Amino acid sequence: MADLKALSQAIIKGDQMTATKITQQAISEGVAPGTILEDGLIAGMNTIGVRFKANEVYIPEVLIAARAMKNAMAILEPKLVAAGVKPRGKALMGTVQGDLHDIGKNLVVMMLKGAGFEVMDAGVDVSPDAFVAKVRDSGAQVVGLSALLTTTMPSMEKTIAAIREAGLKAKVIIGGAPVTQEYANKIGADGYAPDAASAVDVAKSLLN
Ligand code: B1M
Repeated sequence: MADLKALSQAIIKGDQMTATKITQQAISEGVAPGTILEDGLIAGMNTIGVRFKANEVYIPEVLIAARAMKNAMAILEPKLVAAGVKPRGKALMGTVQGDLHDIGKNLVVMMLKGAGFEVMDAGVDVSPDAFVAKVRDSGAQVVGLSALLTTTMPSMEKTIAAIREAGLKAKVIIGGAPVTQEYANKIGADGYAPDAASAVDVAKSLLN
């Protein structure tokens, strides 16, 4: 019988082979795809998120866990779709105009996916208009803006203004090394997160 605790442990350790094997086994045994996702994959990524926030694990461990999750998801995704399992929410992530830093943004994407969100990655150097178009096309409920340069932080304000002016209801979360809660308040963001794991908590709370 497939052991979903062992599956979450495999994600935590970043053991791709075991994660893929147990996922496959659970599917063959008829375990509900949503249960495999929640009790195996998401449980593992949640633990990584908690440990990352507590500085018990670092970026390499998060990347390795995310890779194991991605491989297991490749097998599970068609089964989730077939079973009609809905994602926790839709999120759009991007680095704002003028800014090419994407390592932190990619971590946020991975963590959100790990938490069961459907995530569209808009990439880097994304203009306010491009954000608006992508929010509209994707129906994202949460938009994540990342900036690593003090000089590109004003792009966050412009993007939020453009989203609001377009009448879109999406909640906006901002983050990145120079960004603070005060700045988020000042520019009218709905949320601020200091790290990728906290971004998941903020996204979940904004959807509730
Ligand atoms: Co750049 N760079 N860089 N750089 N770079 C910094 C950011 C800098 C602090 C270095 C320094 O001077 N000490 C400095 C910014 C100074 C400032 O404005 N305060 C700087 C500069 C000046 C520049 C250039 C202007 C250099 C030049 O060309 N003269 C140039 C700008 C290019 C551009 O963007 N237009 C530039 C270029 C680059 C590279 C291309 C070489 C490369 C980027 C590669 C890439 O991303 N693919 C690069 C790198 C690697 C860095 C440093 C070394 C590392 C950044 C990083 O990836 N950190 C950085 C110095 C440093 O931080 N030590 C530096 C790891 C990453 C995981 O952390 O992105 O902060 P971070 O993400 C964190 C949190 O911030 C948060 O979660 C993550 C962790 O969980 N987070 C979010 C991030 N986004 C979030 C969104 C959220 C929530 C949380 O919600 C939506």
